[in-house]
Amino acid sequence: MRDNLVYKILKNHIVEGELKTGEPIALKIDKTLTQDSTGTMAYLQLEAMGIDRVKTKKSVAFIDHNMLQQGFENADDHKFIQTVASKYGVYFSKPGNGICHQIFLERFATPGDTLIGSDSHTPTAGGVCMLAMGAGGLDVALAMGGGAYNINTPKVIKINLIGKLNKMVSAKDIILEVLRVLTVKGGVGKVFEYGGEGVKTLSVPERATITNMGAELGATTSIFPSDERTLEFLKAQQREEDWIELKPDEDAFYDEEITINLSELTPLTAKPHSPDNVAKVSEVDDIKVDQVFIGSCTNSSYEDLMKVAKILKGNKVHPNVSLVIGPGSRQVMEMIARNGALADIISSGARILENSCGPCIGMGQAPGTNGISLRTVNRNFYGRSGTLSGQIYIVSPETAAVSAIKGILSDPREMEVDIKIDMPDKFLIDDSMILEPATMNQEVEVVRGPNIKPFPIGKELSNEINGKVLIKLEDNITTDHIMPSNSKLLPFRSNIPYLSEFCFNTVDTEFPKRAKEYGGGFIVAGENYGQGSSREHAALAPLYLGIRAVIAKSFARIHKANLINNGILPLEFKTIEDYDNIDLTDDLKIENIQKSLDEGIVNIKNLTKGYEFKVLVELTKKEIEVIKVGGRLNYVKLNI
Ligand code: MIC
Ligand code: SF4
Repeated sequence: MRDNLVYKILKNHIVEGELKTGEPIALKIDKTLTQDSTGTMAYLQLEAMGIDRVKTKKSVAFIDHNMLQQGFENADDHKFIQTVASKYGVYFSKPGNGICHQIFLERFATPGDTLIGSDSHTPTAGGVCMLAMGAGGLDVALAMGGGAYNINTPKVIKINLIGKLNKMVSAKDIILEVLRVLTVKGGVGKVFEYGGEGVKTLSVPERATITNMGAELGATTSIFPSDERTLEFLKAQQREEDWIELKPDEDAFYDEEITINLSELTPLTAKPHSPDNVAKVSEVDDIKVDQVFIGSCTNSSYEDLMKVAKILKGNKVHPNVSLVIGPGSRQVMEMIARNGALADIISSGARILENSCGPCIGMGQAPGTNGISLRTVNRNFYGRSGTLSGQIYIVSPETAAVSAIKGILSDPREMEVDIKIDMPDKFLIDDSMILEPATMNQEVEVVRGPNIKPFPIGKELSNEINGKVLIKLEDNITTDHIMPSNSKLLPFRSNIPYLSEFCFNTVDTEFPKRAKEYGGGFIVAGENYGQGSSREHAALAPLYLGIRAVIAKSFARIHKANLINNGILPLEFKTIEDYDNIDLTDDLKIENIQKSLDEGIVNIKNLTKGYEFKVLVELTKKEIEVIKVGGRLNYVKLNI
């Protein structure tokens, strides 16, 4: 069988297992990235592993999420990451240098290599043909230590692009179309490989917008071939030597193929509160807009902001709109400052933010009560903006800029302006905000502020679990529901006891109290439980509150791995009736767990209602071992 692009990279990196759809494999990881909000935990875990120095080709620590510094916590965490990174051989991108995925694409991404990052949008680097996956902090720490990364062999889906985008239609509209067709759970267990004639019409930053938001499909990752457009980008980043040509064999095998005709696409939007709630902008009623945010790792490249500047030039932001713009990196910011585009943006009345995640993760710019906010971000989950009644619409930079001028959600094709941007021959290169780590035998003192608290470690699995159902949830619960993030909570990412007080806060403020009162218990959920972020905190906070098992209709990939890594049992309902029959505070009992796990099926007694039901154990042998010893850290220690 002829190889697709994904299999070519997998074959070069597989160290354990067999490439057969669904079968577990372990991959050698070439590079890693962390960001600050998951990074503190990842480096605490790296320290706990007791290695001297990272063993990857390159590992980079970024500071981009938690930038407000309302108190000492952020600044302390930054110092911790800077010093611990230096000590262990990790490059450090200083706060202000930009968003991890944008900088990684610009300065570090290399075709054909593997990357894992403690952030779900790590697949952005698939835009230059890396096999790049989001992972929990512990998996990233293990990869830094030279360990392999475990996934199930994915199905490979070809997205065949034909035609060419029309004026004012954007890469964002392509991925929104994919989300419309496949939904937020349509990518679980799959890698999306883009191919076809339309690929060469897309630049690397456009490709990166698409692979970035492939995370919203629940996919393992997304990837583009490495071709002359990749070379053009790497050359302009003065990294020509990193280029290799990489494409699928002719007549390569794919599990499925989906064709998208770029010429037929029109501007799209994802309406509140899900990235797959997609509609044509032209078919949505005229909605009055309160706020527009252009930025985030999805749409903050030089190309994106140049297009926005061309639209804004000579225009003013509508009196009722607050337009905020956050460039993706210092490279982008400095280039638009030097060529005058920033002046056009400022002159329109836009507010300029620093190069960071900002409003995307609720770090400021929360909309007002019932506020309508158009954003170029990738996620519009309920409550994520920081305002529960906020209505977030995901749009392209073109739609965002035109709507900011008009004051209503507008189809950008209504505006006559030439926004064609050529890729610069040379980007502005200045890596002075990327600090090299200390040399091998240099002494580095790791600085640890008082906000850094020890993290909970799972305990050996007992043979019987008793407990109450502490919460019953619907389908598509996100990690933003489980462990919300906003400007008040992000500073406490290294303080699980504090964070756990806010576990499930957006859906049920009583959950932490109930969990404590009953001494822990079970979470019951619907399909795709834990979609979204890679934050391990969505497993650690429940672990701290005594959760022993989550019973769901199905799980999102990264969150399931995080539960396993922390010793929480993920169990899957066999029938919808079994889910329907359970109620909040029902008493459940599982006996003989050790044996049942090996057999792949677990019997649960509902003591309150007096019946029994069976749930599935969709775990590999190794994952069962990990759970039995109370999580991966224990497993690694026992197996060294
Ligand atoms: C996100 O976009 O949800 C985040 C914030 O970047 C997360 C990481 C985190 O929760 O810290 C992610 O995507 O993994
Ligand atoms: Fe940052 Fe938002 Fe991207 Fe997450 S999705 S990395 S919060 S910009």
